[in-house]
Amino acid sequence: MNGAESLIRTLLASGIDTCFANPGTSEMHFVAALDKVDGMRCILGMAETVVTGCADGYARMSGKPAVTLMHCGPGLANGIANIHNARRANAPMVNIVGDHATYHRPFDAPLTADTEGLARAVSHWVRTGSSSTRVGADGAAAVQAALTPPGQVATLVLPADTAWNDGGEVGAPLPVPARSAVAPETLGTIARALRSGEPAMLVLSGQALSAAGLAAAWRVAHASGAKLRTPTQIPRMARGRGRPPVDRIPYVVDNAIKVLAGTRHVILVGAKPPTAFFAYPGKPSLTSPPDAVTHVLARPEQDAIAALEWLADELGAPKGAPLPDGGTKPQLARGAFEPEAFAHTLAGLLPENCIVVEDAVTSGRALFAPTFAAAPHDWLQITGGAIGHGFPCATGAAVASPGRKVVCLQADGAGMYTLQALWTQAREKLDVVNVVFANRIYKILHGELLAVGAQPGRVSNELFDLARPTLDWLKLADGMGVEATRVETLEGFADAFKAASSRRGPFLIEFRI
Ligand SMILES: Cc1ncc(C[n+]2csc(CCOP(=O)(O)OP(=O)(O)O)c2C)c(N)n1
Repeated sequence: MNGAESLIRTLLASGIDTCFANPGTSEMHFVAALDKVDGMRCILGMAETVVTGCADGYARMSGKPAVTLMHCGPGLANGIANIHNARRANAPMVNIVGDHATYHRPFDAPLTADTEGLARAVSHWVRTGSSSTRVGADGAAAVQAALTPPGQVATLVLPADTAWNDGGEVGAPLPVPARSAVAPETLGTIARALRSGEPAMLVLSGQALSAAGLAAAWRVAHASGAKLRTPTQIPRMARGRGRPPVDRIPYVVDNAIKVLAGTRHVILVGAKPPTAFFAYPGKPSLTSPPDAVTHVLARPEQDAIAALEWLADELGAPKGAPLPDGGTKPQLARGAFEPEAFAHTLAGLLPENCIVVEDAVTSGRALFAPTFAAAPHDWLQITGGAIGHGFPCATGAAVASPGRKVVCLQADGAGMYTLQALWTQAREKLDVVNVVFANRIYKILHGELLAVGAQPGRVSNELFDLARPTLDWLKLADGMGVEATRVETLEGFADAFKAASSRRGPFLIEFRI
């Protein structure tokens, strides 16, 4: 058995059965070994940032890593933006990056690069394979690193000769550490802060946004009067009717400051301290009040659900703290696109148990609150601000979740970064309804220009304009094998969305706004 085969057998033995790939010459033995060994589903992404974005969506939905296959330093470099988003989501990921054979490296052939250096920039764990007999064990260590709570990025650089040489040995699966428990002193301190009656806010992310985490947090809020919020970007959240309606901290700094104003205790549950996305002249970096005390109830790798449940019991919260009345079924709106009206319309249309993937930028700002009244669903967002996440993340989420409809809400400028993912959706017959918000402009950047104190001018108008020439999403989708339609009104959208939801396979709705 060669090294490549031992690595694939190791990955399968460790429970990894999905590979998003874009290979080259140095990965040929890995590819050939995939032909010899049954059990690994291999999916081609036609750009490495599609490959890594797919792996992110897959991991967020399945809770386990996919393996990615990329080609040398430049291939990895192409994939880094969506590895960054995955890292910010604490999504487990195993990257295999093929590289020159060990003895070929000193000759500085064209694709020679600092592959390990590039990997280090975005990975929690990096190793370069040293021999075919070791790569099986290296693979098992990579999976262990990826699954270490809260979920990590592990990158194994695989020199071609460590793949093709004989002597491969299958690595035994390695144990994965459990989430650590929150210390009793920490729980006690936070229980006292919550009992003090001083204004408190729990900021929830990671595990705390699962159905169980949210239910426990809701009980804590019910018993203590503390407010609940999520960070501006969430990796995955259980939402919709019957789930606690926890809103986000807004993106715009002044609005975030308003939401946090008066808070005396900021209690982090798997979340980082509330921070502005960017620095703006004259505005603070942290959006909580300067005199607030920040407590860490649970770090991302700790057992946040157990900590919240303990707190809820300690505060005497009833087991089923009542949820607010969800009100009537959301009404479908009519007329031109307007963010609030769109959000209510979408809330009325989302299929039961669907997965929403959102990279909608300004068109998505109003989506969150109205969709609490939608049918139960999971919501995934771009977590690292590196746009071009929606199409691939939705693609990977669909691979991980057969039988569930995926709804991808994608801004047009961001969508152009990774539109090749549509081709993968068509090829794999994935059940994704893609909605593209075609405003033909980098709208957010007009606001950012003013927010940093600069003035619009000819160059900025030109650089933020996507209308010359106009992107035609029907042709783009058609060229990649995805059926599409264009709508210009909310009622047109509702009809198109209903039709798209009731059929199987990928579909794209271009919403001209
Ligand atoms: C990888 C990456 N490159 C560039 C940016 C900077 N950036 C932020 S938003 C944006 C444009 C977004 O435009 P669009 O997706 O059309 O959304 P809209 O603002 O129109 O809603 C750009 C280029 C980024 N966030 N990430």
